[in-house]
Amino acid sequence: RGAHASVRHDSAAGHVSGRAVYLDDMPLPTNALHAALVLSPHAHARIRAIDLAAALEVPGVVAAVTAGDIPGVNDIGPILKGEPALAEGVAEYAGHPVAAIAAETLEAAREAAALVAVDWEELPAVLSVEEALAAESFVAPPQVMARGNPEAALGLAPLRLSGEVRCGGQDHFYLEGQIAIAVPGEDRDMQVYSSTQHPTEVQHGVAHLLGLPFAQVTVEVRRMGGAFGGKESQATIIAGIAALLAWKAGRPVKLRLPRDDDMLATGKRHPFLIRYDVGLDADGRLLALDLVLAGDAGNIADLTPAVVARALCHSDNCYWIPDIRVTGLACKTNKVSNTAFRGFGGPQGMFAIEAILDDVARHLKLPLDTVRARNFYGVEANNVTPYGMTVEDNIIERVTGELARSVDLPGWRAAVDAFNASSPVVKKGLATVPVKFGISFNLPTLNQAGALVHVYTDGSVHLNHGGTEMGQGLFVKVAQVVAEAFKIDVDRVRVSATSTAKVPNTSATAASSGSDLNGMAALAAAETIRGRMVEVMAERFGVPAGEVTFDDGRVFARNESLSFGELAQLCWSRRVSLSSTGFYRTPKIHWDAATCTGRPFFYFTYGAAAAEVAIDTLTGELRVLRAELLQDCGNSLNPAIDRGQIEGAFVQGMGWLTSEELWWDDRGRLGTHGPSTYKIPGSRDVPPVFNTRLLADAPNREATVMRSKAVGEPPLMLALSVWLAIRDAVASVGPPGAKVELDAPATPTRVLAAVERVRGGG
Ligand code: MTE
Ligand code: LUZ
Ligand code: MOS
Repeated sequence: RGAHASVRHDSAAGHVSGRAVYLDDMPLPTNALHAALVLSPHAHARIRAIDLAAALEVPGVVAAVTAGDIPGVNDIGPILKGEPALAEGVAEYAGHPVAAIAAETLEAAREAAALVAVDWEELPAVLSVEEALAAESFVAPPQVMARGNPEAALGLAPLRLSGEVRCGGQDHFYLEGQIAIAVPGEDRDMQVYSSTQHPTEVQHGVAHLLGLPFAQVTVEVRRMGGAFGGKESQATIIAGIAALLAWKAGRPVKLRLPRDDDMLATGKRHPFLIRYDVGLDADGRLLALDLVLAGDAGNIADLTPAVVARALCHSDNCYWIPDIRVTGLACKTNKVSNTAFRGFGGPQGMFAIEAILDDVARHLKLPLDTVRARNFYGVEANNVTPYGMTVEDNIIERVTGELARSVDLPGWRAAVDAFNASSPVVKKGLATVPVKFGISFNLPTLNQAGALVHVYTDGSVHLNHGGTEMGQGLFVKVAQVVAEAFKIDVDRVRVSATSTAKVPNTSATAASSGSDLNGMAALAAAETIRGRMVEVMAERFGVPAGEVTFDDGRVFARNESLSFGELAQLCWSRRVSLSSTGFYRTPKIHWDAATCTGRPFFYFTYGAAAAEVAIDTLTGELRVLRAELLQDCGNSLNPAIDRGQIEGAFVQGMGWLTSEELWWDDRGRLGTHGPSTYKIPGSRDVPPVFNTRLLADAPNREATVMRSKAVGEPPLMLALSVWLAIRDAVASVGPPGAKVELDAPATPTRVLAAVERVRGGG
């Protein structure tokens, strides 16, 4: 039961029985305090003064902090510096933390937080991407990815279309909200338990705020109750404020945000405004594209420049576009700073090109799949992306072909058309989508990982690596890799909590690369130890090292054998180290941010989906009736875990594109800050017919860990099939060729309006 087996998640029993320990379950030291945040009610306002007197009088209140209390630097910026943990001088969005309280009880902390009196001077606020564009208000310079001469090619193209479309943001809605516990130690040391994807960044953030060397801050995380990108950079703010209060009070502090505060104070997926001008021939071949992707960054940069870069690098999806310019804009608004979310800009970039192709196909009265096939990247020619990377592992036609055959796409289409011919009110729609997703952090430096492996003298193995567990099954996958290296059962491998004290200088567990990076680092560590064990075995039985083999928990040397544990014991008695670190850096990748060119990705993953929906043309309500997914996982490390990732990502993508609507009032205050108004998909939204398959016999052609491929984010984009199927259903009420105008999320309101526009003649 090593690599490639469907081993169950190491915490499966703990998850379902409630015994898996999350931060909020941890017993606290008896002197621990509870914390609450004070949030700005204004989208943009100067802080004239903060009066803490009333708050400090609440019985049980021990400490209060504002930006002025910070002993170090008020900065947790992950990419660009100068990003405060607590608003300083000015609050830049409704929900911006301006102060925090620690008290003996949570009730006292929250009561006191409500009594903090801030003297505000309201300032004009930028509340939309359009306003930001008009004001040229950006958090980072524009990024331009270009090839050829798009102007000239557009001018020469036989046909030209232009348009505008939008996709919305998305709250992460992890079940476990943001939380941290900070425990002060000797000599100003600080131990932090944080629900974070990025322990090293929390370590740095806390050290900056407290003015400490990194070595005095230790960050630990055993697991998160979901993260989805929302705890990549923004967990640092929560942990930083907890540490600040702990430092000020000299006592342990737990800061757990209530759901409403979590949704108000922390960032989401970036909404995008998309404008395009496309040139084509009469067969629907793309000749030229001028595309603008304007993302709503919110008040600070956070990860936005990297998100926009990934949007650019996925605006081609699977298609060859000879002359192209894509301009990525990071609009600064007085909204909460948006951040990583599963796909990291990729979904928005692909949304743009799929919307364009759908418009093209309708305009030409051609099936969308026909138009796509005419534009797919080639294998010998037409195989270079606009950022200059050759698509070497192209299996687009294999994946789309296998899906189409396995679901009898023509028969399915005929059934949908027949249904629509006899159903005047409820209309069905059917659409597919191909997905190509680049694997590696698009900042090459981040593609590194470390691990630490100990073999004990009973043959049990202690594994630690820089990756974090958020439910995605990283720990069991890496344990499988180590078990495979030693040819022992995975139950012999114990994975311990991620800690900056065990593996230093790590990257976030993100970009779907957790198992690629940490799996390789752990493998390197295990191989080092195995090499030493081989030598001891060879010497003990007088055989050449090449004749020592590991299998099924035993080690063999010609006719002799020892159990793995007996050999470990022998190594110890001969004073041979049974502990090693391991390190990995992804080869081949490079990126020039100034020109948006390079090979940012080690490889691509591919997938395809088909979805059928039904809409009620009188109300706009919709159901997803059937979804068929095919995903490339290379030689999957764990097919059961991967299947869960694919299904979960698809349903999360459905939520983004259909029901999850973020709504702000005209003063920039978020109205949808709880589950009663913000609708994530529920169990009844899962398609009643829902089939997921992993592409068979598809080892990664690059030398990844056991030839597997990353899986965490790519299948989210398969949900674009649902959005396109809704557009297909809407189109069925209008004349052929009518334009469908439908933004995302395709809520009933938007679907109904789209139906009425199409009925009115497009
Ligand atoms: N799966 C679960 N259950 N919970 C999560 O928070 N995050 C997703 C994905 N799958 C997530 C998840 C995101 S955004 C990423 S980048 C990857 O997991 C990160 O883990 P990996 O690199 O180990 O795949
Ligand atoms: N790039 C990327 C990043 O592709 N994915 C990420 O999650 C990320 N995070 C930080 C910086 N770059
Ligand atoms: Mo995932 S958005 O890269 O954390």
